Parts: sequence; structure tokens; C-alpha cells
Amino acid sequence: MIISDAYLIVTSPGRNFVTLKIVTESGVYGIGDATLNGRELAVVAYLEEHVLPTLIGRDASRIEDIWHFLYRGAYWRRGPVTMSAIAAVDLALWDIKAKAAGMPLYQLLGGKSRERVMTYAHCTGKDIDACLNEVDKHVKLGYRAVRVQTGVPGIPTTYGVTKKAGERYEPADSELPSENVWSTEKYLNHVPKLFAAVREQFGEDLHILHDVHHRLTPIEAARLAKEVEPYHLFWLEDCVPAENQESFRLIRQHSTTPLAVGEVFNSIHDYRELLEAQLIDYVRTPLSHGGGITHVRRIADLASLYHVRTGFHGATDLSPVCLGAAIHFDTWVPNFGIQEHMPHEAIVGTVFSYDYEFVDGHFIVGETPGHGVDIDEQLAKQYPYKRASLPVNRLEDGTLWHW
Ligand code: CS2
Ligand code: MG
Repeated sequence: MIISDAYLIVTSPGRNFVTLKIVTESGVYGIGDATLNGRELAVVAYLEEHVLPTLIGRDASRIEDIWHFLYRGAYWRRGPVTMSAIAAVDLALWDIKAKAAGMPLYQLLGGKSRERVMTYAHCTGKDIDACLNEVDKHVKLGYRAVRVQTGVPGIPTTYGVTKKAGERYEPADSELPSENVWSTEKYLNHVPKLFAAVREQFGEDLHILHDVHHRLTPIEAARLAKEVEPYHLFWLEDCVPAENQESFRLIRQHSTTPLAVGEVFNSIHDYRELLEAQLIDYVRTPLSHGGGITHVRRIADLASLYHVRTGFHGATDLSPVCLGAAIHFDTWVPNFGIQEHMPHEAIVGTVFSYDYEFVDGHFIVGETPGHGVDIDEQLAKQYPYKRASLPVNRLEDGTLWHW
């Protein structure tokens, strides 16, 4: 299983994706997701300059050894660019190994722990009524869980909310960062009403999730987590910037609302204090940003010691390659929690093929050897890269605020 070629496919069917293809002498190939939203070409440069040349001639079956060659050998360890680059190689190598073994990836990991993988939908609206309409639409599609986000009265735009009903929001929505205005006070006075309205209309069984996008101080997050206890959320996500892990002790002291964190984390070391002190309930690092299967399964295992479950990030800036591999991981991992599902635009499905199915709010994993996702390289060429950036966030007084 000697690696004979490794190259990137950068394509933008509706949004930018970076896909790594690793080919072995036998002709068996694997693909990995190297997409880092808003920093795609940084990962391209890292891979093309410092990684891909080192892979040629190596034995593709030695996944663990290659992982450590790229991690320990990098000297400059960790970080989103490095760990996304390593993840792309890792996903491609696991794809190759499963293909060579003639089995779907979940079998190679240890077989099924469940028949289907629960997902949550994005339900957003400029106001509560618009959001409730989206919840109704998605409940009718079979979702058991919804992430609800709305505009905030008194501020013009809110990240994570579509500009028009029924549209999906695109995280990187302008070539250079656009500027959003934020008011924590207006947000905190508003958002509990959203959860009350969802419970009022849809009852107690629907799982409600919400993403704060790192914007609160610890005491503000503690206030929100406490105030929303009556609505028993499935989780409150990214309520504070998580570099300061001490913050979560304060939140935990005040509330039983489950906490999810980690879509911007990229290694097990980011979680250690949070897990050992049992400060969180779900880990979010996706396979494509956390060093791939080889590393994220270690995060999942450490989390399981503290009854913490997985809840992989799955927005549209994670390609079908990442989602396809995640569904295999979700099908296997014993401490599975939930899988984010923000459907890609139809055009993405013309470039990427996959064998997973979406049925009644759940994913059903496919049986194709490997992770079951492939890319049409010719078609991919029709969609050239176009720089796109995530917005930034300012308070009403102009302060550049947390994301
Ligand atoms: C959000 C994302 O899906 C989520 O939980 O946080 O929209 C996230 O902001 C983007 O994926 C960032 O690229
Ligand atoms: Mg998020």
C-alpha cells in the first residue's frame, strides 16, 4: 500500500471546499476534508509545501505512524491549520484502509453501536414567529432536535440567522469580513422568550439546542444558563470564549443546563481541564479540524470517562467528506450524543457523491467500503476558489467583540 501520489482539489460549488486525494500504487485511493472555513488556502499551502511531498513512498497502512510523523514531527504543534492538514491525511488513510479491507469505515472502527444517528436541524428566523415556522417545517421533516436562533430586537443583523426565511445561512458570507453589531443586553433579554415560545408550541419532547457563539462573559453565561433551565435545553453551545476554561466552573455552579463546546478546538489538550472537572456535556470538534479519526477518537474516549458525549460540528463549511466520515464515527462511537446537520446546497451534491441517507431526522450509514464519499474532479474544476470570510462582531459602541 505504498503512496504514489497525493494532491488537493480546491473547488467552490456554492462555497469553498478543499479535498485531499491520496493514491496508492495499487490504485486504491482515499479522500480527506482539508476545509478550514475562511482559511482554506492556508491549509492548502501547509499541505502542499510541508506535508504532501513527505507522504510519497510511505506505507499508507501505517496511519498511526504517519499521524505522529505529522504531529510530533511538525515541531510547531496543534492549531487549526496544522490539525486540519493532519486530519485531511488521516481521513484519506482511513478511507484507503477500509477500502483495502473491503468494509465500510464503521466496521473497521468496531462495528455499529446504533442503527441510526440522531441529527439536529438549523431553525433560524429574523424574529420568534419566523423561527417557529422553521421549527414547524423541520419537525414535519422528522427532526427530533432543532437548533433555534433568531434576530435580536434592536440590532440589525445576528450571525447564524438567515437573511430570508427558508434560506440557509452561509457562515462565510463576504469576500472580506463583514461587520455585525452585537448587544449582549438585548440578546439576554430576548433569547429566553424564544425557548419559551418553542416549548409552548412544540411541547416538552422536542430537543432544543442553541449556539451563543462565544459572546458572553462567564457571569452572563451563568445568568443565561440558569434562566433557561425551565426549558431544559439539549445544550447551550459556545456560551463563552473557551480559552479561559475556568469560566465554565462559574457557569456550572449556577445551572444544570447542558453545555457543548469545541468546534473551534483542535486537540485533546483543549478539553482536558473541562473534562476532568466535568464542566461540559458535549464535545464538538469535527473530524476535519481535530486531526482526523486517529485523534478525535481519543477525545471521545477521554470524554466517555466523564459521561460526556459527542456532538460533532456539521455546518455547511464541513464538506460531505467530513460529514460522511462523521456518520461512520457516529454509528460506532459508544458515547454518541448528536450530529449537526446543516444540509449543503444541491450544487454540492453534484460534485461530491456519498452513500449515507437522511431518514426521519436521522442519518443511516452506508455500506460502501471506506467512508463512502467521493469527488468528481472534472466537475470540481468548474467551480474555482473564491475568497470568503466569516464576519466580525462589534458592540454598539464600536468595541471589536468576541466572535
Ligand atoms: C456554527 C457554525 O454550526 C455551528 O455551530 O457555530 O455556523 C460556525 O459558526 C461555522 O461553521 C464557522 O465556520
Ligand atoms: Mg457553533
